[in-house]
Amino acid sequence: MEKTSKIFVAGHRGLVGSAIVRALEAAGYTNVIKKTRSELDLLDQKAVADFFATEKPEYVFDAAAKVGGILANKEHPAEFIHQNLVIQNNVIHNAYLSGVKKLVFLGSSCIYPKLSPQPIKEEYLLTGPLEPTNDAYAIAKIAGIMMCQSYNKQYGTNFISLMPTNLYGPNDNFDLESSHVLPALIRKFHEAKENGAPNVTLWGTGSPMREFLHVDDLADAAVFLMQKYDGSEIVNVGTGEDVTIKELAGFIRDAVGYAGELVWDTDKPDGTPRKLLDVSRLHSLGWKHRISLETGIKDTYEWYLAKIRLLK
Ligand code: GFB
Repeated sequence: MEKTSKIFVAGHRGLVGSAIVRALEAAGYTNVIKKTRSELDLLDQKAVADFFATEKPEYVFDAAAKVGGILANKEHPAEFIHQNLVIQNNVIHNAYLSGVKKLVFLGSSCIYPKLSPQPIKEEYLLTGPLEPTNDAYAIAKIAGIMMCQSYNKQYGTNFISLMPTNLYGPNDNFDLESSHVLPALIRKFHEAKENGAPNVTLWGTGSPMREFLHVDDLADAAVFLMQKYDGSEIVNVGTGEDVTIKELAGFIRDAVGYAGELVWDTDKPDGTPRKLLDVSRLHSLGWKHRISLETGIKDTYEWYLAKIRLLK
């Protein structure tokens, strides 16, 4: 991938897509194509076919997806499976038809069985039942992996699949119903501090464990693997370290400076007990994360404060 190569970042406004654009532009790539949803609806098969036929991008980062936290996935499985299948089918198939040199497909750590041995190796895929709260999304992402592998086999394409762990950072979704835990806790503790609330209600028991990778690290890994990795086997992208939700809540409460109590709403789902990724394949390819959870939480809170100040 040259600095002047034509690179399409699908989903460039989202958490992952915006980080990939930042990483590419910081690295001096000058020909990055971005299309808003109104300019190019990735759910519209004809529009996507016309776009690829006309623009003929050389490289594609497919960071477009319908994403959300545990409650969004649990309550909207039809939207998650439908929209993710349609978007990835349109992007992957037209990348093949238009002769894209290489495509990066982004999956998720939730593709692995609910009770995988930990840490989770890539070969544990499809060795057991999925976590029910997000099995629709997981099946869509597994289909995307299979599509990339099948096109590589039959058509000789070079479509690689990365499986990121839980991501967070600038441009994350802070809506309390549909977001992931880290941004939700930043917003909950901030608002409780501002309003002098005596306690903050969190979901589940706090005992599940999660691994968190800053999205700028994910973007750096995606650009690195676009340049260095040409295999069809999936690659886990994570830090290899995890914390309990209770520990995470403590880190965020301290970063925000909230002094109240935590209340756990056990009517809300815990989800999978643990999904720590084995990142030895990624490390053997020569990449390691740089941003620590403590630094990442601080930076994300500062980004969030700047954003809400702008909205006032
Ligand atoms: O981040 P999260 O929504 O998704 O939840 P998953 C992680 C854990 O944090 C769960 C707990 O055990 C939640 O119950 N939690 C505690 C909270 N308080 C909150 C809160 O206020 N908001 C949220 N959202 N969680 C997702 C999958 O699973 O992981 C997606 O559903 C995707 O498909 C994503 O794969 C990476 O980590 O459980």
